Amino acid sequence: MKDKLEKIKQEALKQIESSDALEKLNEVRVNFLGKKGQLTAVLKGMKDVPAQDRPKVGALVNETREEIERVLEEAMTKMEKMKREAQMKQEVIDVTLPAKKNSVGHRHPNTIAMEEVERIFVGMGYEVVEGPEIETDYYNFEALNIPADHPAKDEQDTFYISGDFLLRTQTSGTQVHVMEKGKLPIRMIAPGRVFRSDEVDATHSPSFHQIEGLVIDKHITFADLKGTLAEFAKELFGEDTKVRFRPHHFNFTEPSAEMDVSCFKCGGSGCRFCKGTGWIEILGCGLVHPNVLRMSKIDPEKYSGFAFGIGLERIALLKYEIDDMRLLYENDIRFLKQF
Ligand code: 2U9
Repeated sequence: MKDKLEKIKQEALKQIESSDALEKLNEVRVNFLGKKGQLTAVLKGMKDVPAQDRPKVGALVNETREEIERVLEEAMTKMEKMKREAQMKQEVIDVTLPAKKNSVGHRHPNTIAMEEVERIFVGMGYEVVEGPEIETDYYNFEALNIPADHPAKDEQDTFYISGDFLLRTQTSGTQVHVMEKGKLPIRMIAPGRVFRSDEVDATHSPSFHQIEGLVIDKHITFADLKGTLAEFAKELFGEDTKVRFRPHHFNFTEPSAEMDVSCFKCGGSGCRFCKGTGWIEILGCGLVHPNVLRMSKIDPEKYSGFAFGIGLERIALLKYEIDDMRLLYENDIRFLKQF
């Protein structure tokens, strides 16, 4: 029995020695130590060993088993180490190579301008409210004191969907929705996309963006409007910016005006940018028409307000000195990367 065990051991050690892969070592383990392995077979044969010899033979079997396991374990550790080292040699990282550039996207100039305008008004305590791009005739026109025969309602100017529905031509409907809720005072801006049936050219697009503002409270006057918009202009175009108001007409405001800012290129002396006038038109504004307040169940005897409308693309074109609006919609990455 002793010789038999010695032979098994020698055979196992020989096979371990000649194994050149972890899989082979595993085969050796199965062949000798596994359920149907050679050493296990010897253990099973113990019943034929005389009882007085069993403890001795048992100890010998265990010794052999432990020896094979130890050598096998050592060989496996060595083999794993070699495998890891070979792998590491193959995967050498050259830390001196320049890193791969992570290409981060850009905010669109429109978005930058929109966020800047929002930041200024939020800083003055205004709420930013978004409304639906599809409106009914009432919210887009009627509630804003725009009569049924107004030219803006012509199919030449407005995209009608079906029945009473249309694509909003201004964000004013959003303010009407807020007024109808009946919570006063109101200090809000309504940014968003609007639609007009315009031909595309350097200054027109059938879809563009506006930011409209509305303030309604007791004792609001044109002085509040002037102070607020003058402050806005200074924040957007610089501390030295001056403003002037020219009388205008809008159905939803009375009196109405257009506001110009002193040219931020030449400071007002006149240049190519301001076409020699020293002024640049920036927005429309006015005191909310009593009819508009009344239609949304606000008593014009108790409350008054001012409103304004800014064409966002116009601001973006001016701020970044872009001379063609179409560039804003082409999404050419070489253009967008500049902002
Ligand atoms: C309510 C009452 C009044 C919004 C206003 C303007 C003047 C205006 C233009 C700016 C450039 C349109 O995109 S544009 O062509 N808008 O000049 N918008 S006052 O007045 C309102 C709005 C809502 C309830």
